[in-house]
Amino acid sequence: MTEVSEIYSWKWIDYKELGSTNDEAILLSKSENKLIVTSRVQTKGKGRLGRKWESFEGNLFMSMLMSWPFSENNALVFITGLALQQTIKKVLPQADVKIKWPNDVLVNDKKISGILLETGEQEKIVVGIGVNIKKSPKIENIIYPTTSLFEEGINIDRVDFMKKFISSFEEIKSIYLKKGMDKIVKIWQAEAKGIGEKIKIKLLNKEETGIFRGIDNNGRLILNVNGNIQIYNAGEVFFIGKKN
Ligand code: BT5
Repeated sequence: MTEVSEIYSWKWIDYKELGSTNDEAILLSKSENKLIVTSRVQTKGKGRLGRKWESFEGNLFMSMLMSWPFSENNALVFITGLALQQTIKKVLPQADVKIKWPNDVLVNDKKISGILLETGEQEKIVVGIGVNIKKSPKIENIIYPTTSLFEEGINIDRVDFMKKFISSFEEIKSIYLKKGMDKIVKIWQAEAKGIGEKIKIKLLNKEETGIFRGIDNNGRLILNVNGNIQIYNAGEVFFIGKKN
């Protein structure tokens, strides 16, 4: 049965089964605002660029629908990524929990969550979040190893995790509203993997290797290629290792 309730001043609808929580939140964006959509089962989970998000029952699939200035979408991606990383770090204090640019969270170098931002109606934004709580996919076409909280040693319920996440999200969002993107960039960079190290960035028809210098105020990746600074707003990052 679909359950409707309230959580930290958000309206929350928990479905039994949906294709994609993002699609449902987009549909509801005509009439709703400040809404969280979750589903126990997700049959058509979406990643970025038409990729698939493997969705096992027991994992968290949630979409936050909110009013947010379109020009500040990037900030929202980084606020969400940070909030996820901090929540996972809280529940797995012994693990190495890092953000992989732009928005994946890695636990001990394995992907545990992903974020997909989409636009709804009337300038509303949908922030889709997938977290492997109980199980992660082990399939061949995955470009990065994966894990789940359970596989890393913590047995937590998706709703308990979600509550912790929302509280962390509200906290980081208020830092952004008070102090701006400069502050978010600083905190984000301290939690990101590979800064100051050699990385490869792959685009559809190009790849480049250089030293990862951090991100700018639009969240774009700064790469130093033999002394020349290059800026990327998309691409898949691979970590090569230390500078020397
Ligand atoms: C993402 O895309 O990481 C964004 C995922 C967002 C999923 C949430 S679930 C709730 C909401 N409703 C939706 O329909 N979507 C959102 P991307 O960076 O493109 O990564 C996708 C890639 O990650 C895939 O091509 C696989 O390689 C890998 N992958 C797929 N499922 C995974 C999983 N469960 N855990 C870890 N990696 C996965």
